Amino acid sequence: MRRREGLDARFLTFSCYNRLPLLGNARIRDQFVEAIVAARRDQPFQLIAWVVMPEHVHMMILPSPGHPVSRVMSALKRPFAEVVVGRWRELKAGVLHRITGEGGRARFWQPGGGFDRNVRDEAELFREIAYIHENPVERGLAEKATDWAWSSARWYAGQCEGTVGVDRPWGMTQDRFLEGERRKAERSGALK
Ligand code: NI
Repeated sequence: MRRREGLDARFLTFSCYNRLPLLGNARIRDQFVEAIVAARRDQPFQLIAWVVMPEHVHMMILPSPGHPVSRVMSALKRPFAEVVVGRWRELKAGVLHRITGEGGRARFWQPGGGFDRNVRDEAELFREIAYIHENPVERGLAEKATDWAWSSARWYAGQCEGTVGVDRPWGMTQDRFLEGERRKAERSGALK
């Protein structure tokens, strides 16, 4: 196990209200990607990997000292939810009945912070990045990770155009990541 000085990444998972597939629509996923771009502009944190699934989101981030992850998360989730729910209200969308709980408040996100774990080991970090990218494949939504437009898989594969930029803390390069992936595949006999 290799610990890296200063590596204190956070693996975040958060879900749509009642785990409904509220992100099931490509346009809404695109809109959430715009929210990621805006959060990156306005909030001090580094983005390492992400995937938007129909009913949940995974993100690996490196928080900035003194700036709580909860603030990054509310800056990311709240304005997006307000816009989407506002539009559903205008359209009198049927889904509103399914996301309105007691008290009449419509919610896009499942209340609470979701799942949040520290990642301090480099090997674990690389494993989790691969796990994040493989989510759509595991679910049968894509044949390979880079077929799914709503994750950082394309960026890691060197297809940077039209995708959210990802940070490379600790000098981690795409090449180095891909090299690790290649070696892993060789070990498992997947690459001939
Ligand atoms: Ni998942």
